[in-house]
Amino acid sequence: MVTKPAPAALGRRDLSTAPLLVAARGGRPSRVPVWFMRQAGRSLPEYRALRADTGMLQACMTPDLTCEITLQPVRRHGVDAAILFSDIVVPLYAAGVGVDIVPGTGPVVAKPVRTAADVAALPDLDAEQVAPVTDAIALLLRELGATPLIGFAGAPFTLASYMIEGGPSRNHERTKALMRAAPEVWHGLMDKLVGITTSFLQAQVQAGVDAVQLFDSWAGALSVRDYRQYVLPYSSRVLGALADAGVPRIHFGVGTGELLGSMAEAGADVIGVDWRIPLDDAARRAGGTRPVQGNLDPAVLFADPASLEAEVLRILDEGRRTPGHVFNLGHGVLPDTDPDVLTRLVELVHSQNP
Ligand code: 1CP
Repeated sequence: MVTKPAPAALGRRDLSTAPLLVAARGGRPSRVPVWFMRQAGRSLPEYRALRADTGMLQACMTPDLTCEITLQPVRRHGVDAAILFSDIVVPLYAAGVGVDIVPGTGPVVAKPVRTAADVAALPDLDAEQVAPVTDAIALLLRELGATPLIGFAGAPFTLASYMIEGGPSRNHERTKALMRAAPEVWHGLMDKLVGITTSFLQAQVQAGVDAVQLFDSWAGALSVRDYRQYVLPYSSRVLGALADAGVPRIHFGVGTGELLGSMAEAGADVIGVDWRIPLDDAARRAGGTRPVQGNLDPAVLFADPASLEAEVLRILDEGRRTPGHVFNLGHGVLPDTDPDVLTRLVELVHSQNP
């Protein structure tokens, strides 16, 4: 069993009143915590400057660069959490799977996984293979003061889609075909990915992250029946392996309105929600006991200030009718977002009663 080391062991401060962690545990925070998925990245000129000569995966495997990029949005926006700068394919890359992140495209897998032999050839992940990531976490813990650090991983389904399709996919057609045509290959691949994802998250917890998020970004492409049969058992195993880790577990996907009850069954502490349904409705669908995270449409950041404020106040209102609310976008910050709009959004959320 892997548990988060005691603060003293990490030479660290007590985060027991950090708004993110209080809200994630269903308590009453001093203010509504707010952070943004993809808060580090192309919306920030200081990020573009740092990344100019460095590939994405190289940046993820260079601890001082990872640390600096992770800190940029915390300094600039005053968000209530840092999220480790990394990517869902980093553990695959670290384990030796042929994968790259191609600018303008996303993750591309050199040899897509389609057969039982392909699955058998996949490596496991040893914690020392992600030493650059855990070293970056160690650097961050010294810099972050009272701001919690969120670690993350891709969930087995979303990783499987990249591995089977060979890259980003709109319809996930090869993935959905393989589940049915070759269930033993599917289940073998998902089993492998449970191991890699769990090892990656456990390494981050052991290095001292304060919360974890499991990104099943593309799960919303599935019917609820398929989700329950082909995906839920595996996400449950990942989250179950972290049940006693001592850190809140957030579980997020896009377009998951019909899946929220099943996703909640997978066992996370907080359910991330996109913008398609109201937060209070989402919390009910997720069983009515768990805090929720979300759910401003990232495109609304391009609207006029009055429209943006109205949306934020509506979401905060709906959030007050849930067991707990962590303010976030419904998906990642879009690259062309004006970073000053994000800074003002943080101020607005913090100015409102929790
Ligand atoms: O600040 C943060 O939030 C940390 C940054 C982060 C995170 C959480 C990155 C950096 N990647 C991720 C996770 C990730 N990667 C997800 C889950 C979150 C989500 O749904 O957005 C997914 C699906 C990926 C896959 C991925 N990596 C894509 C999407 C491609 C597709 O299928 O449409 C892309 C474009 C990447 C590359 C990537 N990851 C991160 C950045 C900043 C970039 C762009 C790389 C570059 O600048 O060249």
